[in-house]
Amino acid sequence: MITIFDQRQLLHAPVRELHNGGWTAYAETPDRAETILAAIGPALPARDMGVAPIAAVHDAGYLRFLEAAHRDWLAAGRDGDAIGYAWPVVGRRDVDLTRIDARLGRYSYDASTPIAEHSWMSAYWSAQTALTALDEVARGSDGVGFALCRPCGHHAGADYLGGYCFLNNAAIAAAEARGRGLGPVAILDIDYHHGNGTQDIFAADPDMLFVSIHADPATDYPFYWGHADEHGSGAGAGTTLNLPLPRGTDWAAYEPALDQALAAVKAFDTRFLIVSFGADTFVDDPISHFRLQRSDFVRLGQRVAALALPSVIVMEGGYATADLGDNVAAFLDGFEGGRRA
Ligand code: OKP
Ligand code: ZN
Repeated sequence: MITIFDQRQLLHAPVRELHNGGWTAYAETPDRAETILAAIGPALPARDMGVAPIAAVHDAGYLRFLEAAHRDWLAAGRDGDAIGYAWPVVGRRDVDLTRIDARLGRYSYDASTPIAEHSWMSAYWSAQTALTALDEVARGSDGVGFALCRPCGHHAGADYLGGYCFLNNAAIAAAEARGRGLGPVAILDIDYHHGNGTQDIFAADPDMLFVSIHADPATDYPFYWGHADEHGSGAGAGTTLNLPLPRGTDWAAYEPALDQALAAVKAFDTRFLIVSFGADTFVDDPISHFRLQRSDFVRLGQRVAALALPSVIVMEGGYATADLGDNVAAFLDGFEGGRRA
């Protein structure tokens, strides 16, 4: 398995997030990536494949906003991390406002994702990490690539940030794989949280399958996406599959949903797989409520690898930092074993 990582992904370091009515320390820390790297060994650096594959997924105005947001925040006389406080939820007009607070609202959907000085730099290289892993697999250097992405991506939509995510690394890699003629492409999202950004990006797209196993949004973030009755829209109806599970889910309860997800990937005639992998399904994750054990991550990797598809595994969440490296290594070891089985 080829592994990609870029040191510039460590620069993004917001201080705090709004959580349960107060400020708490930002959970998506740079040492998450460092602990994974320490557990899995050396990685190739990302190559710069430019902004075009990012712009193929994200709105041009959003990218201009994101690149400039922290500078605009400082120019408005603020310090620290940029964060919005007014979200134009219903029927927002497409007006091109200049005030940073208006732009933060326009291009985000929550208060858990501050923009720090280097956020654009880290998000850009996180996307390049996914693209480089895709490029390596496409060139045939290995059948599987692990993109050690950070910040994560699956909550970011075409024109919005949120949930610690800025650029949707998995969607960018999926679109690039399709563009290179490697499809049909399926995205299997096995982070604890529903990948609302990925779902939105491909909801109306008939030849991109999005399948997600996640905590029931009736009880868990992101609440307004990921319910079982969301199947895709327009021409994409039927190419979205949501498998929400209750808090407390252990391997015995998780595996039937996994069976269903894998069956959907097979039924789609998938030729290329993107896995949005979050280790926040772990029993001791501090912000999540499933009960997978480290040994379950081995099984999970084996089961996904048994699809025997060329794959890019894109890192998403996982916040039990002391266990994170070993959990990711367990998943990747299982994946390697499952390919050979
Ligand atoms: C990102 B990923 C809890 C409130 C929710 C956002 C969670 C984003 C998770 N502090 N904060 O899917 O792991
Ligand atoms: Zn998550």
